[in-house]
Amino acid sequence: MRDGRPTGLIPFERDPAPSPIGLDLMADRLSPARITRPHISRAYLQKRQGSIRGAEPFVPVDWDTALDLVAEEITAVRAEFGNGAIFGGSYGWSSAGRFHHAQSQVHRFLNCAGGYVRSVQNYSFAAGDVVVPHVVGTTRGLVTGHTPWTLLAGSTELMVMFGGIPLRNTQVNAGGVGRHAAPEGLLECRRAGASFVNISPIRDDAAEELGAEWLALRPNTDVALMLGIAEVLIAEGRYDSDFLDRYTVGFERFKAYVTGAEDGVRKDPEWAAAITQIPAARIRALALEMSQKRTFIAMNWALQRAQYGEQPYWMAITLAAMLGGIGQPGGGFGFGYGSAGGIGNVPGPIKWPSLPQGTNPVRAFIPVARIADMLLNPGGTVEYDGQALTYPDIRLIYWAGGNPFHHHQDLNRLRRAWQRPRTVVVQESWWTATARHADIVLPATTFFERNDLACSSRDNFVSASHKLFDAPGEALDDYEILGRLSARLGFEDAFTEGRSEGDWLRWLYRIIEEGAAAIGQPLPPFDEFWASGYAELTPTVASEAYLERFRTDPVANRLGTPSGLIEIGSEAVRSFGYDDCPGRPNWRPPLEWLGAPLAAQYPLHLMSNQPARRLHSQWDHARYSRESKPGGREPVRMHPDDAAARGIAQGDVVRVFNGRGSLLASADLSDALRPQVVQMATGAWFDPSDPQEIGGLERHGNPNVLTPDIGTSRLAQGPSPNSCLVQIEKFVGPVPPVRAFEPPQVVSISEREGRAR
Ligand SMILES: Nc1nc2c(c(=O)[nH]1)N[C@H]1C(S)=C(S)[C@@H](COP(=O)(O)OP(=O)(O)OC[C@H]3O[C@@H](n4cnc5c(=O)[nH]c(N)nc54)[C@H](O)[C@@H]3O)O[C@H]1N2
Ligand SMILES: Nc1nc2c(c(=O)[nH]1)N[C@H]1C(S)=C(S)[C@@H](COP(=O)(O)OP(=O)(O)OC[C@H]3O[C@@H](n4cnc5c(=O)[nH]c(N)nc54)[C@H](O)[C@@H]3O)O[C@H]1N2
Ligand SMILES: [Mo]
Repeated sequence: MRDGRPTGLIPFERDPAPSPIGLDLMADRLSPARITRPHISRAYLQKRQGSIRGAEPFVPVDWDTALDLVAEEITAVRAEFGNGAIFGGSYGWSSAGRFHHAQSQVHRFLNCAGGYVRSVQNYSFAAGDVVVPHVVGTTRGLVTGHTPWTLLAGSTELMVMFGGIPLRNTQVNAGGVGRHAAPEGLLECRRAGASFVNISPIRDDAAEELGAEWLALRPNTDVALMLGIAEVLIAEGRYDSDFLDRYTVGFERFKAYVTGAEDGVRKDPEWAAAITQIPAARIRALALEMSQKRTFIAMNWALQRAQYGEQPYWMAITLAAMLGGIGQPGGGFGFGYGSAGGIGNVPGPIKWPSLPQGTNPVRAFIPVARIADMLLNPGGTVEYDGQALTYPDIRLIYWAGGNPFHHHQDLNRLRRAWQRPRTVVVQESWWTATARHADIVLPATTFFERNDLACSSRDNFVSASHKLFDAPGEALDDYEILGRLSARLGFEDAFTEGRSEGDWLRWLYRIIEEGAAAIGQPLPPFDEFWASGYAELTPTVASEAYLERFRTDPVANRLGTPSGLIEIGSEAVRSFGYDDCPGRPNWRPPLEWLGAPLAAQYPLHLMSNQPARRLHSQWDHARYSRESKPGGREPVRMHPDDAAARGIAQGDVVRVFNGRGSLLASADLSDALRPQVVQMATGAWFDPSDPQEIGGLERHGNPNVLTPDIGTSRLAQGPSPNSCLVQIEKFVGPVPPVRAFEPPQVVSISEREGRAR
């Protein structure tokens, strides 16, 4: 700070590996993409039929006009259709901060308003979140409860990493990161003597310093590879039958599937090699090595973000059980070490509080990634984890803190579905594609412009997130926006409980203080904490391996599965009768992979991973993200041979396309990819070259115009972006300019025109 004004951001002094993503955000706070006033789409104001959401100019209005209209519309929809016609899932990360967390705010508001249709799961690990509890009876091992780095280092001899452990993803964690511990944790394993195998279509999913062997399999074929390994363990009698007898159920049926006793197909390394294109001899040798060394199976979240994404997780657990190392310091399995910061930390001693959301009287919900299906099929049915859900008939969408026109698959389909409700309200700070697809846009502050407490699970710091400057224009905190709305709707007291921002921060801090005092770690009073910037807690539990207590005593510490054991075979899942997710792990070729008939037409497999230089779509307009876009366009990485075969050179503008859509990107040639695999990070702001045309050319490089909008299976209905085939060609003709970061057309209309409504 200089003269009371912020001059720059510096990393936290306690952080050994700070992320560069945040450091120049302040410079971009006044980007033209910032929303500084409430806006209403002109077509909505004029009640015009036949206009397309996402293509209409906006009319700036004052807060009272905007909020009166929102309150009127909520009242009308409730009266005519009930609260079950309001979709308030509002999925998205928003920003760090316990109080201003947009999704919590909007859920609390809609609960006060009588409820809303919600969504369950997330885009991150939905398939894992549903299948893992069927297998081990808990969701621990997905986001929390992992064997910590400190126990892996020195115990693990061989780390087999499915999808690598890309350190770029460990930069971030929901709620914020105090210490970025993953880089040192992983390197400590290396220094302590572990060797690494990176099983991934992409070499740099594993840090170079690991010296990992790279097995460049075809995407989405990891289950076949693991089945090939399992077959060797069975054929050579090298699996741990004592472990399987004592701690698991269902192995015999699984074994019959692997040996072919069940279906006549032996899943041996030759079978697996034909699918994965990893040589059979290498699969056989790896199986033997895994049976001889203390082996840890690390699998990232990306693998289950694909059709039949439940299977790699179920199969990884099965393989780890066959090796017998589950519950021991260096053995077993873990999901997501390279998927977010804090995984592999020793867990913190208290649970951080969050803003209470109240209760939702509406029962209806959807699996989060089924939003377009819901909007397109009111009254239709969707199967989900043994239930049949009916899609509600949604009339009003309320979104704050998420960007579905970034995060959802098959955006052209979402655009079509998004036209159906009568009203869309979006609270946003920036003119994202989602804001542009709203009828009523309410400008929200960013974390720079308000006070908050930042802390996250798997981290031991609570930080004071200080307001640095005033919001530009008329932007308000989500809390203030929703507070003013709740006053109009008659439930202000219930929503605010009479508390200001400062009161809520003290209220939250008191809960933290009480929790800390109860474990003998008294914290300073609020004002002292606020001035000092942060407080730290010390872990109190002894570090233990994942499922260690279960291993020690499987009777006293039975798992939450029906059998109390690890379910290699699940009667519960079998009883659902899903052919796309039977009662034990199995290999099923997805609709889109390199071995599919469709590959004749679209011969490249697209991986759309998390971006190294931004948080999803957030701050894509900031310098750090823009610096990675030659010519302002998102790069698509491809193998030099694939490029040469298409006459494509480094930096060429290329058209990436399939039956769902097409986009322009900047070719980036790299032999870090397996041939026939191409890679684009998610998050480039959706920028249709003609917004009036649904399905037309996207000119900035948002991969979700290409990805399929299908559930992983009837079990989890998770998102499947990583099962996606495309073709690429050099783009010829005049290259359209990228306009993603320019605000939409803003017009003013006369009072008479506006009153048409
Ligand atoms: N193809 C493909 N698609 C994917 C993925 C993939 O791997 N491949 N990954 C998926 C995953 S795992 C995830 S988690 C999702 C992420 O999807 P999202 O969480 O929707 O993505 P973000 O870009 O973080 O969007 C958050 C939005 O909230 C806004 N925002 C931030 N703070 C505030 C606030 O305080 N108030 C309000 N009102 N708004 C705020 C930001 O400006 C931003 O537009 O994407 C998914 N999509
Ligand atoms: N910098 C940064 N970090 C982030 C985020 C961000 O936006 N920016 N987002 C965070 C969020 S919300 C999440 S959920 C996590 C996601 O974390 P992940 O889901 O683990 O990460 P991704 O980057 O989608 O994918 C990691 C790698 O998996 C590999 N992969 C994909 N499909 C397959 C497959 O079929 N087989 C094999 N073997 N490998 C495959 C790809 O090569 C890809 O590079 O990241 C978090 N971390
Ligand atoms: Mo995520």
